Amino acid sequence: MKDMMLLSGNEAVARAAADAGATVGTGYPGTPSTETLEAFAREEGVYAEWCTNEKVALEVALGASAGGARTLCTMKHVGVNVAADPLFTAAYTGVGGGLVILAADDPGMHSSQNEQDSHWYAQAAHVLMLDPADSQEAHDLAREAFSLSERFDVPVMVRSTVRIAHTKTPVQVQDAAARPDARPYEKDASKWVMMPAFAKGRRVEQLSRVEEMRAWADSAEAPNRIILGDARIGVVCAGAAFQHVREALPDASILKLGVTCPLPAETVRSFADGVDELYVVEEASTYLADAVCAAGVQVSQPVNGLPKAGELSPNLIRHAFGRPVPEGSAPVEGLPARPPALCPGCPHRVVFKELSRQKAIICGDIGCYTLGALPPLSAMDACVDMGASVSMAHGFELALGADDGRPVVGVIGDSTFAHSGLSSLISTVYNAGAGTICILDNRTTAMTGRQGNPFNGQQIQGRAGVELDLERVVSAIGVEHVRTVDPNDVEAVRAAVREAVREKDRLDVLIFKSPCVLLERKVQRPYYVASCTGCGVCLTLGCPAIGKYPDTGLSYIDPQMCIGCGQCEQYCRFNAIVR
Ligand SMILES: Cc1ncc(C[n+]2csc(CCOP(=O)(O)OP(=O)(O)O)c2C)c(N)n1
Repeated sequence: MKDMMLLSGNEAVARAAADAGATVGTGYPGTPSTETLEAFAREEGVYAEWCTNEKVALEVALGASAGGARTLCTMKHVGVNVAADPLFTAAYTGVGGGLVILAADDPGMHSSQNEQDSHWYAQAAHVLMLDPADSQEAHDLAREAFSLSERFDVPVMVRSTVRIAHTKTPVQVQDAAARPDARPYEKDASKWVMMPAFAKGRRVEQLSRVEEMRAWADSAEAPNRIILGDARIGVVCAGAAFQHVREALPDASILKLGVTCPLPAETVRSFADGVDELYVVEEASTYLADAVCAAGVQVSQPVNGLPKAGELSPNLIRHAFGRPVPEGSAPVEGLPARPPALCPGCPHRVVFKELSRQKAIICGDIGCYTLGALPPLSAMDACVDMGASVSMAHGFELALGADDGRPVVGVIGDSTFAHSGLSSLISTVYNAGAGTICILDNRTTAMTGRQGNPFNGQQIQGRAGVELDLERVVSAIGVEHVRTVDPNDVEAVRAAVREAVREKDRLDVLIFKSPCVLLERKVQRPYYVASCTGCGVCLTLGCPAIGKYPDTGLSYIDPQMCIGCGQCEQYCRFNAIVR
């Protein structure tokens, strides 16, 4: 009996993995991939774990696969950068039990520091990539991916994008397959020990596997589809772009690819032969267009050109092809901007306020606290990738030298510190670096939805994990000046920051420890402004609960938003803020 379910692409991948008999799931959270492992963890009879980063997640997954288990590994596109090292060599070793990697891309950067196309990784690593265009396909392709992984002895990447990952569409789930027996592990150094002598052999095998995958990609078995329409316009597309093309160009002939790496070149060529002009529509990338050109097919450009960056939409495609764009579909102009902000009561706020008072050069990192970069806090000079706060701060120190008056500070969250900040800090200690590192330990991985991490010890399936002691970890790697401070206590934060930045020749680590307000949801009686002088200091905290009357310039506190944290009260020199 087949059930119909309404699933997001992420949930569909998880369900398919469990139904395909995957027993192990690993990952590191990141939008838009996060819910996949969370949904997998809720399946019966499976083991799932958050790892400290994507490299670790893929290595754990590869170990599980080598040991014979079908395994799912999830990450966002920038996570693939972190996992690239094992990925490239896993494409040599191949797999034991089927190994499927969900790579969720974020064209348009809804919640990412860049937009990348994971297709390039699949191509460079010589692994198979499947591209679902809705939840049903996410389910079907992910399920098939496990068999393909075993058939071609290669990790298979399933690539989704934010629209596929988060949109819920009906899915006909299949009966759970009888869970395949775990493949027996037998020692085979020529397959699993990638030293040059063995890797050379695997490289040759890898290249011949690519040819087999190429032949399969062009076969009738492959999940590619031709929708015949007007033969004057042929469009090659995949994933979310396919849905937009169908809506924007309902008359066009479409070659919808389900396998995008290796490119089904024969299929593309024969489709191209049947249409007058062939176009490639894809998001924020030229992967497909380049691959189609490399297959010897001439690609035409739509009359107005397609955007090179950002997410596509039906209207952008209509415009590109010179089709009328329906009236009233443009976004309304002139709406007030509502930039993201740290939550009312967020324990990160005071740290940024105090750092900006020190006129420090602040290397930020990726997490909720990246919002400290925005006005009115404006307390960040750089933010690049996870862990970079610590290593970039060291670099700033090297460039500025001891005579520069500006203190250099790195600011990093607890999850990000575990992800890659720790190895950066070890490097700074090793190289006798100085400066101040602030670890904002809000007891969770807040930005991506409050996942567990080594510093809160919470595991994804509720098992008892081991909670690492952050202060002891930092001390153990050789940092002599480590302190834990309550970030809600303005005086304590100010004193700690002042002392740390004053001591310019040494390395200080300040751990600001207080739970994310969304974890405990402790709402106390709100504050209100009793007798404002209009000095505006409370406004410099950037708390969404505090506003200013436009006519008088005096401050007010929105009682619906205030959670009674008391941070603003501590900054008000006129005792005007009271409970
Ligand atoms: C390589 C990489 N993996 C995952 C992400 C997604 N991501 C953004 S912030 C974040 C974690 C932030 O947690 P933490 O450092 O504890 O800060 P918080 O949000 O709790 O303040 C993650 C996983 C990313 N941006 N880059």
